[in-house]
Amino acid sequence: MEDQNLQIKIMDTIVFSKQPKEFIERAKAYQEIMMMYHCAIKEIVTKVEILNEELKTKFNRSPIEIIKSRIKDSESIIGKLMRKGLEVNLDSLKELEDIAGVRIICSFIDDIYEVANMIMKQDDITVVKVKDYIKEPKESGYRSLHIIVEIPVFFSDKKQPLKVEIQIRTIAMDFWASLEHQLRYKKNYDKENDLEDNLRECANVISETDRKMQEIKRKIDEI
Ligand code: 0O2
Repeated sequence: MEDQNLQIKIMDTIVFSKQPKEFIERAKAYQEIMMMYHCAIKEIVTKVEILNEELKTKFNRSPIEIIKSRIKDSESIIGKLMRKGLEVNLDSLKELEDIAGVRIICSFIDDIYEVANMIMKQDDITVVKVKDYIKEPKESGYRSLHIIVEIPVFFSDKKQPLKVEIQIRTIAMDFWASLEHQLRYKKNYDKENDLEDNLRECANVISETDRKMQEIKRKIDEI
């Protein structure tokens, strides 16, 4: 039912607008906002790539395994606005902090904090929020370090500050989150079965393995 309402709202808001001129203007404004977030992602990804290049050259090590990025799609944006009880309009978009998302995958837990600090201390970056779901995992078992940053992006006629959510986690945490994410979006999932418990158990095993791997790495580095 909730899904049906969401679909109707999307149709009503975006597709079947009764004022086509107004609709085209709003669609263009939406496109422009998404273009700006896309540019903000580019800025952050470039920063992270530069850090990785430098660390590779200077110290012969590469703390970052993979960098991924995404712009939240319109359906997820509308769903999130509704979940937060916000109006579905362009003005509400500024209330969302994760329209632009960058995910950094590291091998080791220490690398997560090292990379996070290197990003946060750059002087054109403003740290808006840090959510450490590694120290305090979510009820689901989800672990990851989230940093919401604001970065100025220079366009032809303005300097626009934009928020980007940076998620930093280990390969194992990412592997877990991808599978758990699939379950979260299964609409006909029967809560009675024990998939959530099994996932929570896997999250604990993964966390312990990450911790042990980190210990071994430290010992190897001391040799
Ligand atoms: P999607 O589909 O990944 O984009 P807030 O803005 O702080 O009021 P929010 O944004 O829910 O609330 O913050 P939170 O909890 O830090 O979650 C942000 C994102 O982290 C989520 O975005 C997910 O990508 C990820 N995440 C958080 N909790 C979980 C979890 O239990 N499992 C998995 N797999 N991912 C999680 P979205 O918009 O919820 O989803």
